[in-house]
Amino acid sequence: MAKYESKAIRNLAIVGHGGTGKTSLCESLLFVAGKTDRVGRVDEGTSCMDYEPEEQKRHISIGAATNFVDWEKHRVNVIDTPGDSNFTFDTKSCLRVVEAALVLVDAVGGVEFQTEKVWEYADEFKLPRMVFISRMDRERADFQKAVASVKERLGKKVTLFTLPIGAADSFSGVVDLISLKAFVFDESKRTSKSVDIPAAMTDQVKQYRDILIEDIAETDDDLMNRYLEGGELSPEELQAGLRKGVTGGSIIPVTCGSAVKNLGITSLLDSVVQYFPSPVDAGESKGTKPGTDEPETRLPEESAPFSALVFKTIADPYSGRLTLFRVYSGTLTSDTVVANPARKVTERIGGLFFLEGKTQKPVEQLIPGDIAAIAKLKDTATGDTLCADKATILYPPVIPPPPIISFALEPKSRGDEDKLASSINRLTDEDPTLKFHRDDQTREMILSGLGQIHIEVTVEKMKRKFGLEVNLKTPKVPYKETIKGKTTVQGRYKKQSGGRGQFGDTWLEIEPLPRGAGFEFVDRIVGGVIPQQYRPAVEKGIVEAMAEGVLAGYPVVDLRISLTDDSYHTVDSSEMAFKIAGSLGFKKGVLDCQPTLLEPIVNIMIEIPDEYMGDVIGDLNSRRGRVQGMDSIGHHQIIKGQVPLAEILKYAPDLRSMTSGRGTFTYEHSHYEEVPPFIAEKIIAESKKEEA
Ligand SMILES: Nc1nc2c(ncn2[C@@H]2O[C@H](COP(=O)(O)OP(=O)(O)OP(=O)(O)O)[C@@H](O)[C@H]2O)c(=O)[nH]1
Ligand SMILES: [Mg+2]
Repeated sequence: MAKYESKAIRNLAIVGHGGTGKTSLCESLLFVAGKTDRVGRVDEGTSCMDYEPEEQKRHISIGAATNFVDWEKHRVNVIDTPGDSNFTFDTKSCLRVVEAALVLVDAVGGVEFQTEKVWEYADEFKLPRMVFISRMDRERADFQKAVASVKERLGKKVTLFTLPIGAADSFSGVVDLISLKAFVFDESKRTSKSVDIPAAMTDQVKQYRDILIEDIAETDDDLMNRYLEGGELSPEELQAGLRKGVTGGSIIPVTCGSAVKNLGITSLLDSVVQYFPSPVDAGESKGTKPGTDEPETRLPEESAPFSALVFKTIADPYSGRLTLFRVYSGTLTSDTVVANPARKVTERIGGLFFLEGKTQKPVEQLIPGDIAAIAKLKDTATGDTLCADKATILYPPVIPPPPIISFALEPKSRGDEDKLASSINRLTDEDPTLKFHRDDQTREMILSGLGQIHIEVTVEKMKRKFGLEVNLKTPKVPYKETIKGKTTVQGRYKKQSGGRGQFGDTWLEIEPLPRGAGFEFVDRIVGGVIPQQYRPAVEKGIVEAMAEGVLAGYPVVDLRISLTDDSYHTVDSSEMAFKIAGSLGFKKGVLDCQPTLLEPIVNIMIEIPDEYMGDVIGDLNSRRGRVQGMDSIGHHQIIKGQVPLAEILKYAPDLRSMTSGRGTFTYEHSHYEEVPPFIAEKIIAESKKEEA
């Protein structure tokens, strides 16, 4: 039996812009709650939450990590999420499975673009949240300015729960506006101790305490009436009002502190257990009956059928897969079988674990609200629902965003191609935002993802986990060739060198077809001079020659070739001879048909804050892009248009730097178009050079 009940669980995702101190805050929580003996440091590579070597090398979080602390008879599960936009799918997947978000805003930088993104995700999941103004001890830390940026950029009313005592060098603790006590941290006893509120802060404390009480009163008509009539609200009423307001989302508390100084952490933990909802408060979980659109729900009760949602998968070279999930209903014990309705399979549950960073702590039984891990599931992936075999349900998963940048992978040692595919498959398994395929035309192995760091990290993991080293190259653009004119041409192959000769003779009519039509071969011979069996050979010869192109080695498309006449020789003709004749005729004829290059054009959708509009459109024009429409949502613009693929191979880092990271985009293949002559010349010259 678990030592706590579902109503004593708090699930918290720590989110925010990159580098705002999320991981450090987790380390501080673990220390203050007495779980660790020393505070892990991101910069020294001693953080238990940033445990992957790729994180330690860069001093940033790349994947989410989970841990838990016990605080005031509550189990607080904390998920540390990455702030970098390359890894937001992980962040969003974590927000999907918690009851509350702790949003970090840096005391110096205020709200940044990634803060806005995670805020939107929290809105999407209707999550209660708390803002923590972090790194208050840093030079130029300014609590009020940071709070002002929250009000301005996140457009929400927020309520201060604590006030900082001092700032930067002089930051020494917080005043809790609810209990009206000041707290400083006593490093030696590892407890925060209550001290007198500094006299200089009396007026300020009163002012913000009044605002707090007014915000609480607004949560309840009864309280409001009493408050307006000048009555005092009891501490219990305030508590109850706060809980209602925070849980319902009408009150967004703001606290502050410093992770490296362990300041403001106890107030934070207190607020989390007192005001954030438990899995029981969150009520029923909504899903559908597998295979239908019919709603299906589960109550967060131990007696309900088991259900859980997988929010992360970690590939391990030795122990296989580690699957992280959150239980919504029922109980789960090891050595049972559960269903995975999305994959139409059942999975055997071996050992169950709680994770403390990378450390696995075995657990016997899980209850609603628990966040845990299972090793070695066979078919289960991120986003899947696991549930009781006899009572299935599907929870809506977070859909991975489409990739926006691609690289060609080239193994450093020859012969590693097969190993490459299998290792990559293990990594795409762990990360659904990675896509891998072999391009039929260019024969390159293409890895696509959400940004340059994303791909680089993947390549590093491949080396570390599977011992495979690859070079990254910009992928080739899959150009094609076509014709604009028509002609009639003779394709003739004759070889007489003693013995049996070779003879094939054809007349071909070559003409262009509309874009996207592909290739048509028409047999227009009437009467039939030559045996039927040779005609497919002509087509085969043409198709093979088409694949190799005539201008720059790209496949020729959108044309019709009609076989109009031919002659043959009873002895010397063969399928081979007609194949060669067809190929020769094609190569000769196409050159008379104004051959030209085609390039892939993509539909692109770019979302940017208003102020970057001019720059982004100017840049898009310089990439030969065409703007087709614009929409504005709030302070954001959505630009829709078309642009050649060749011009956006590096768009992800370019847009990032153009918009200070605030712009995002997606694209998809649309169609092929003729390459402008001056660019075609360059591509043809390039290909000739390569061939030489
Ligand atoms: N002065 C000061 N520095 C801090 C504090 N918290 C974190 N830092 C520093 O800020 C930097 C970033 O801290 P992290 O904890 O890695 O930030 P993060 O939000 O987890 O970053 P990502 O995971 O990359 O998004 C590190 O150099 C930390 O040492 C703090 O309270 N005070
Ligand atoms: Mg981090």
